[in-house]
Amino acid sequence: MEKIPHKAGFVNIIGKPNAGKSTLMNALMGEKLAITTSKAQTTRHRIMGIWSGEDFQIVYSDTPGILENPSYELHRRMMEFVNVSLEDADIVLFVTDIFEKQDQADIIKRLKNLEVPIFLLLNKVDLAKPEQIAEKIEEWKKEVEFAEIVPVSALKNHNVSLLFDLVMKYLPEHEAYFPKDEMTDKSERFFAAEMLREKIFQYLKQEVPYSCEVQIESFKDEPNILRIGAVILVERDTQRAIVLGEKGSMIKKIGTEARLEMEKFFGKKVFLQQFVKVVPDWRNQKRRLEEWGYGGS
Ligand SMILES: Nc1nc2c(ncn2[C@@H]2O[C@H](COP(=O)(O)OP(=O)(O)OP(=O)(O)O)[C@@H](O)[C@H]2O)c(=O)[nH]1
Ligand SMILES: [Mg+2]
Repeated sequence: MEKIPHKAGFVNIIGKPNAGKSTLMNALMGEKLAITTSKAQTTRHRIMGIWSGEDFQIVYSDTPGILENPSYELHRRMMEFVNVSLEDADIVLFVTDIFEKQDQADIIKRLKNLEVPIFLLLNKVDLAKPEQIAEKIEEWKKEVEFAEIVPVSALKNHNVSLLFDLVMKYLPEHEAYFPKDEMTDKSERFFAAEMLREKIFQYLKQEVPYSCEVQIESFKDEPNILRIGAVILVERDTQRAIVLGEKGSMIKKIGTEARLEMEKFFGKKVFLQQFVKVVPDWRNQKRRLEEWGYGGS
């Protein structure tokens, strides 16, 4: 019997902030790996979602939304994750919100320089009329040569299995890059921190979520309980007061919701301890950013 060649590749999801990249990766994985919120710049890292079968392995990467003018060193590090993802991709999934109004000239330029197949994924079509979809497709066709154009709704799971079939069609022949039972490149600590950051993004307003970072200081997996010690870092005392809330009400709410998410994700009871610490201007501190997983150079 002839052996079926093994296929594997990096399928990297890029686009502007808030386009729905993380929601799409979660839909493709059938698992909530990446946090999603209605605020822009939720994702700060490259997060891999690995989907393996007997004769294939798709390594999806969710990436931060592309910012035209990075204002902080943190932003520059986030954009570095995007740059690397554009370089090592076998297939690029370019996600754009069908209603996105912002100028995408910078992205178009970058897409034109790519030599790998690019899919245009027009997301949030659950909110659009069919004629709006057709119109957008025509607009985009004039700008870039796409291998495939797929209207999707990451949130409602519309056309997600079709997208998977199309990815399989373009996946190159290659051996697996990761052990077949691995689902991601990130640690349990990373996901715990992200779950807490998601609640911070959901409940806090204006600049506060952007000034927050979460680090997991301790993670003890005991037989019946997972004991997690998290530190929320903010830039100013006033922000610390906001995160804590009146008589500690805000941190309690955030913590309770994050703990419930963690219990679902880890399938275990979680005891979550939280501290809030002020680190002035952490978004521009190179050494600290490196320590916290925002790459080098
Ligand atoms: N109606 C609708 N909303 C969607 C869809 N996909 C994503 N959203 C919403 O759009 C918002 C942003 O989604 P994310 O997945 O966090 O977007 P992102 O591109 O990862 O954003 P950044 O990480 O900030 O770059 C969230 O409120 C999602 O619920 C969709 O198909 N339909
Ligand atoms: Mg995201």
